[in-house]
Amino acid sequence: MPIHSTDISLSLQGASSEIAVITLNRPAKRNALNDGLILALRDIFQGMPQSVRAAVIHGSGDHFCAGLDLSELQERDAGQGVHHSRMWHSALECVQHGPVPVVAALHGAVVGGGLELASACHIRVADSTSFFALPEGSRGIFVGGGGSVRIPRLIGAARMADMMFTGRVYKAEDGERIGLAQYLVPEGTALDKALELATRIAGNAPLTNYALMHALPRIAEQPADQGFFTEALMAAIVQNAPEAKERVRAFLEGRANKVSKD
Ligand code: 1HE
Repeated sequence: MPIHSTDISLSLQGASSEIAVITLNRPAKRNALNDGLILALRDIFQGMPQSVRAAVIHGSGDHFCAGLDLSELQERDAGQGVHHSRMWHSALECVQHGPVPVVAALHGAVVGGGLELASACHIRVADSTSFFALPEGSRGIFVGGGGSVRIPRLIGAARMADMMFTGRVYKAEDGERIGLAQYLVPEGTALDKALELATRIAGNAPLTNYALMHALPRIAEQPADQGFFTEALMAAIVQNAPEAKERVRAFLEGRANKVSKD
């Protein structure tokens, strides 16, 4: 596999190497994403070891990610611009619809393409230092990493347009309130929380995780009539797996955890 960048790394954690920890490791440039880094991110997800059941992505240094590496924003003609954006799309598609659920551990700047990357993940955990912005609006450019598709699905088109029109910056608490993150945690604890969540996710039946990654977003986009039908098909497939039958039996025989509010 070609190695496109040493500015990103993969390490495996857990008793069975079931958690992949992916680190953006370019702190001097605030983890700005150049082409090599984006291609290396794609390579990591395409070559994910079989043992992995869930992934965490985080940034080294004081920020999660400063977005597109603006020093690489050369004069591109329209055709090259389309291909560049499509390259980002294919890499972030590997994150969203790749082999395993992905938890983003956020701190500091989560801006521009950094927010596009975070929005391709399935769960976002923001620590109290996080801030969210789309400075593309003031740089004279537009999102190109799937942001106009994914971010409105999190916060609505009106809020995204406001972020780009006015340069509005959402601090962590407000970001969590409007849906940019599902979890808000104290400073310095996002990675620990993300690892805790990834460990729980890794303990699910693989087909349940598959349905959540691949069926749920499609059902959510379907007209209700088609959604109900797709849901019925997916439910039947998932509950037919031997692992599902064993998990239900374990509950009925008192061998499984109850739901608890504590
Ligand atoms: C960069 C980048 C970058 C920092 N590309 N080099 N994204 C932006 O418009 C955000 C631009 N960055 C910032 O607003 C700030 O850097 C931060 C708020 C993220 C962090 O501030 P700070 O004070 O911690 O760092 P800094 O001093 O601004 O930056 C440190 C170095 O990183 C500095 O380089 P140096 O050689 O002078 O040390 C910066 O130039 C460099 N740096 N951010 C290149 N983004 C698929 S389309 C997506 C479109 C976008 O993402 S557009 C939004 C781009």
